[in-house]
Amino acid sequence: MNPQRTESSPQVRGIVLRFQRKSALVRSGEAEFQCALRKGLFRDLGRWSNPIAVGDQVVLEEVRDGGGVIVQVLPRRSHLSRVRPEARDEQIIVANADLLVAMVAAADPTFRPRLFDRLLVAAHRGSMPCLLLVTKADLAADRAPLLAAAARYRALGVEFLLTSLLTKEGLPEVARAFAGRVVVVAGQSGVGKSSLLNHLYAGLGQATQEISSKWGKGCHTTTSAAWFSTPDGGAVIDTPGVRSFAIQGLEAVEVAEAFPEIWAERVHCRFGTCTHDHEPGCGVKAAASAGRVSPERLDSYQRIIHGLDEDE
Ligand SMILES: Nc1nc2c(ncn2[C@@H]2O[C@H](COP(=O)(O)OP(=O)(O)O)[C@@H](O)[C@H]2O)c(=O)[nH]1
Ligand SMILES: [Mg+2]
Ligand SMILES: [Zn+2]
Repeated sequence: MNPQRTESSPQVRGIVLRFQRKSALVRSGEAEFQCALRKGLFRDLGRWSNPIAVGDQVVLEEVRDGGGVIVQVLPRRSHLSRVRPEARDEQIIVANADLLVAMVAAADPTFRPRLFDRLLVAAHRGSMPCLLLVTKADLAADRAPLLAAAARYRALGVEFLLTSLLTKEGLPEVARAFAGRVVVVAGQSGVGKSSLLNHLYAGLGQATQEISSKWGKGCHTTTSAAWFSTPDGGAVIDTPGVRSFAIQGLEAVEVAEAFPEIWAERVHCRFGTCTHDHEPGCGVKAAASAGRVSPERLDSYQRIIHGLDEDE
């Protein structure tokens, strides 16, 4: 940095709460600034389609009257992104979050744990830990599938919780997982996201709901991510309009990397290029037959590499 410039225009650090096309809402201390972006930020984006995302730590200049200019984005420690195969780039949706919380209901809507596998891929790619959370455990007619899923993921070292707002099962553990951290919540509508956020932080469920309806359901841009500070010094980042972090268009090997048990078994495949799909002599499929890779996980992996939706 040019020291003279710094003297004439003191620099301020802040965090991006919202981002839309060419302007961002940035918080610094207790103040918020509506900021423009220095043009240079749009150059040399590398693999990214956008220069800034919610959660980014940025440097501001020309800070006055509630406005400023973002001149620098600091290195990210984690990210959630969406691959855009048609544009051959990747859209960054959230930066620097501490935890991705993936929510799937036990029932109403139907238990669909395959979403967990997709979100685990997104989290792995962005160096984010992931908490898998089953909501509405009280509605499960049969707990066996929930317990089987819990065992499957815990065996992989992934944190997995069964929760219910009715019976209070799992709620203290959820509160501990959120406390003081920057958490991204993801899940299909109706799984109980707003209810859970209201339980953790009074009014937060409504606040995210309002943003969600304001941006509209059809909104599929990065700009729909929104930051909500929590009183414990953490934050919840809601991503309405991002149904799941789309991971279509990834190479099979990039997907396999995010499945630790598949990645470990690939050394037994006859071909180094094996995608663990149709190839003869596949060590991963042999491991599935032997019970070392779960059939559900292998099925998820194959659906992802074929670009199928969860339900197809
Ligand atoms: N039985 C049961 N219902 C719940 C639970 N959590 C939320 N719900 C209900 O599920 C419905 C959808 O919840 P909501 O929080 O609006 O879901 P969102 O769309 O993910 O924000 C509401 O009728 C809630 O009362 C739970 O733990 N058990
Ligand atoms: Mg909601
Ligand atoms: Zn193979």
